[in-house]
Amino acid sequence: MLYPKSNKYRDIYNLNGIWKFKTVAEDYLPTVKAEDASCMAVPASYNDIVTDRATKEHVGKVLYETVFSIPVRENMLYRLRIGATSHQCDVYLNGKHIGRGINGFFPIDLPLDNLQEENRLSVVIDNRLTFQTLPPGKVEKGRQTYNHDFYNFTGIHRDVLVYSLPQKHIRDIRIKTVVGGDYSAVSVEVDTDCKQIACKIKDAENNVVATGTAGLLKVEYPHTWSTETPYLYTLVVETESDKYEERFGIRKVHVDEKGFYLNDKPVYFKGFGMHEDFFILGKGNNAAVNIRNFELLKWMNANSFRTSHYPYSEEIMDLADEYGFLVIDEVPAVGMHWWDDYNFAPDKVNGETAILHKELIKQLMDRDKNHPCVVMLSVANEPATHEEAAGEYFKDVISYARTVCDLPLTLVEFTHFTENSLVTDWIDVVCINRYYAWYTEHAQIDVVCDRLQDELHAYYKAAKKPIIVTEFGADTLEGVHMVPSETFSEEFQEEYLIENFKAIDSCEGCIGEHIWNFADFKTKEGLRRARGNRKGVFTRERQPKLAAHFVRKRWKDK
Ligand code: BDP
Repeated sequence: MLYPKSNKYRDIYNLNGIWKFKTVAEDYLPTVKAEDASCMAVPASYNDIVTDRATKEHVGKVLYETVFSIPVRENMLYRLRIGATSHQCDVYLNGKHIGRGINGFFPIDLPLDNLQEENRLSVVIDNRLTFQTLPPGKVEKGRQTYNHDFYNFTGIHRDVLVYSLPQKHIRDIRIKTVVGGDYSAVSVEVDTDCKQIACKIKDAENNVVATGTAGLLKVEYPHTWSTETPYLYTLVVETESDKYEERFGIRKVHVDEKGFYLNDKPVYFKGFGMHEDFFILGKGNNAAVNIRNFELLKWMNANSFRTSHYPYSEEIMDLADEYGFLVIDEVPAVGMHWWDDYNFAPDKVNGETAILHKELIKQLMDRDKNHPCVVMLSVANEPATHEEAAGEYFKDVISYARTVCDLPLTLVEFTHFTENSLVTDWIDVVCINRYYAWYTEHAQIDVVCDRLQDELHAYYKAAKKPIIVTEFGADTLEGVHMVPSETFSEEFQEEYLIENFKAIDSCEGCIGEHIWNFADFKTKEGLRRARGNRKGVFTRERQPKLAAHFVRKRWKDK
């Protein structure tokens, strides 16, 4: 599936803006134009826009509706592309059902047949999470419960586009690069019914550096893509009736017992677990927020991030290619723990969940296949990997992932399960989340280094795989200063991070550190959450807390 782009053969119409919105009953069908609907912004979550609690916390279905007119050209095909709606949705054109979205973090791409002069587009979103959705959740007595730590934002979260295609068009392009000696072999697979396929590769200065039909193209003396020099080439595919330009980078990744390598050079991951989250917008994609985030990541001297805990927008992936960040791409398998005694059981996370899990891995790899920034796939965050049924579940999911993904694989382990994890054998890089002096031994900053150090050494010895500490963090309220430090003060966050760094630096198998979190973010309300999760090194408005300055210096030299 290709991201919609306009050129001499293809048009795009952007349907973002103000739509009609209302909560609707279970059996609602948009047979007629919505009445009593209010205004709502697209893309955005609706939850922090509305002012009444009932709507904000509505569990069930909501309707988004808009009317559009576009010039419909003869012999052209039209499609609808919604970057993401949370979570499942049914899409209707002029009252007729045209397709479904199965998950809140993936694009929906549907044919638009029978376009009229004026068209009513209705999207009925269901925000409920069950054990057969990802992330999982449970609805009890009308209330939604879930065990992941970010707010269950609902809405049309990414761009809504209508685009046209010629009848015979380019459906998909897959680019693979092999770096070797003085040249790079670029393999190009084009999925199309077109007969004449001409490919050319342009360098960053627009010079044509290779031409050919699909298959193998050779770029001599290639500039490789790296975090220091994120050099991007453009592949131009042109046929008798269509054209598409796809950016790509020439780079190679591999892992061994000791490390992770980009273009054969060892990589040390410096960065954060993040979230798509901002005031009012919720999880709505926003170019200004995205750029601010990347500017701050650069300012921090970071080189990587994890898309905790779901795939981020395609616009963010494009920016990561351009800014030169290594991305650990994560599927929305999070909160698969703390459900009574067992989490993986016939009545909880089960075979049906696994079918969706595998489908989402396939869709993510398909969506992100040409992004040089994506260097590793994370199949889940903190599932209960010590449970026997989880062992079976992940054996199945991970062996499937290997058939659709040639990148290194990981699964991010939760503190209490790592030791007895039944999945370590099947992954390439061990990722662990640790919260000494926070969730365990709260405030005992003196234990952090020893505890983490012992664990990292023992774990590396046993697993013989490189380790990234993918989460460690302390909730910190900006403006709270204390000497000696106490938890929640800015001083404590800095000291806490320093203790973690000491342990990380002492372990030869440790190949990276991702602080939890880049910025404060909204969560469900809870005793541990005063205005959300405050472990950000940046505030929710994206200003640095005290620790940011220390970490920035550390990463400059690391
Ligand atoms: C970890 C989770 C993350 C949470 C974090 C925390 O992976 O999603 O936000 O804890 O509690 O266990 O801050």
